[in-house]
Amino acid sequence: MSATIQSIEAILVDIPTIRPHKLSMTTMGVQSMVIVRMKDSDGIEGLGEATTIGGLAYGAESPESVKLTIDTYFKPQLIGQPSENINTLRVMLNRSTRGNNLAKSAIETALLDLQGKRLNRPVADLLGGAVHQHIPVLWTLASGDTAKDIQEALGLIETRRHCDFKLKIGSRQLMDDVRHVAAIKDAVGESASVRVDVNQAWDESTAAKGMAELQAAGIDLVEQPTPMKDYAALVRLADKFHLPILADEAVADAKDLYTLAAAGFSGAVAMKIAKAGGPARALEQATVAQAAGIGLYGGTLLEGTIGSVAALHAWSTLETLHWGTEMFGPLLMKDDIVVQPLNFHDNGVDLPTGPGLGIEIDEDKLAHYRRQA
Ligand code: MUC
Ligand code: MG
Repeated sequence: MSATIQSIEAILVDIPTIRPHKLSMTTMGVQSMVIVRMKDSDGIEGLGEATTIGGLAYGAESPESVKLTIDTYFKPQLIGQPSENINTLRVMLNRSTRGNNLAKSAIETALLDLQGKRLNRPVADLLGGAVHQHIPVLWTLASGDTAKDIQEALGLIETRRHCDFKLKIGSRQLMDDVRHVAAIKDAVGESASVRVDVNQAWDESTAAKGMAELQAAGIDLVEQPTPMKDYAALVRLADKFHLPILADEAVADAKDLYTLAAAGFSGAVAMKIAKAGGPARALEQATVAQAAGIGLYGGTLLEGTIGSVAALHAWSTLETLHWGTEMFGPLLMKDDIVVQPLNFHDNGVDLPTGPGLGIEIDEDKLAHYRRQA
C-alpha cells in the first residue's frame, strides 16, 4: 500500500533582516515566509517554503494569500492522495488552480522532500543527480548608502564569502544611481563582477541611457530594466548593447522564456522555483534557455533556508550556470529556523547531502518566529 498524505500545515514565519534591503519598489526590514509541513501515513515529513518580497510589492501573491490558497484550496485536494506520484498531483493542482505558483512551489518542494526521505536519496537525485556540490552565490548590496555598500562588499571579498555583487537600483534619479554603481565598481575592482537589478523601474529611453552609462562603468549584467510585459523593449535593448540583460520578472516559466526567445531576446534568464511553481518546473526553463542560447542564472525571491535549498538541488543538476546564483536569502535574515544552517564559503555554498532537502527544522526557533494568529 502506498503512503498517503495525512496532514498539511502552512505556517507564516517572520524573521527580521540584518539591515534594510532597499529595492526599487520597497524596502524590506523583515522577511515573511510560508513554511509547509506535509506528513504522510508512514509518519515521514516533507518541508516546503513559499516566500516573496515585500508583501504584494513584488508580485500578485503575498505570504498571507499563499497560506490561504494552501489551506483552503490545496489541502482538501491533497489529503488522502498517494504522495509518491508528484507529477499526478501537480497535474491535479494545475487543473484546479490557475497561477498561484508560489503556493505550488511550496507544495512541490514538500512532495520532493517527502519522496527523497522515503527513498533515502537527496532531492537532486530525484531531478537526475547533482553535477556540482558547491554552487557560486553572489551578494546583493542594497543598504541604499554607497559608503556602507562599499564597506560591506570589501569585507565579503576579504573573507571570500562573495566575489560577485548585485546592486539594487531604480528608485533614484538615473545619474544618482549611475554614480552609486560606478563608485562601488571602482572600489571593488576588476576581479569582482558587479551587476544591477532595476526591478522594472525604467522606461525604454531611460534604460537606453542607463545601459550606455553602466556599460561604460564596467558593469557586467543589467537585470529587468523595463516593465515585465514589455518584451519588445527587452529585445531592442538586448540588440543595442553588448552589456547583457538578465530577464527576471518577464519570465516566470518555460513558456514565457520561449516567447521571449522567439521574439529575438538574447542574454540570460533568472530561473526561480517560486515563479515557475517548483524546482522541477524551474528546470523546464533551463531546457528552453539552453536550446535558445540564453544564459542561466539561479534566482531567488529571498527565500530562507528551506526554499533556498530546494532551488540549490535544482541548480546543482545543471552543467553550466553562466551567471552563478543568488541563493543568499538565509544570510540576509537575522536568524534561521533550521538546525544546521547552510555552509557559505569560497564564494559559494555547499549542497546539503542528507535525504530529501537535507534539512531539519529547529522547533524552538520555529515556535519563536511563527506569526501569532
Ligand atoms: C529580484 O528581483 O531579483 C533577488 C535578490 C535580491 O536582492 O532581490 C531579489 C529579487
Ligand atoms: Mg530581479
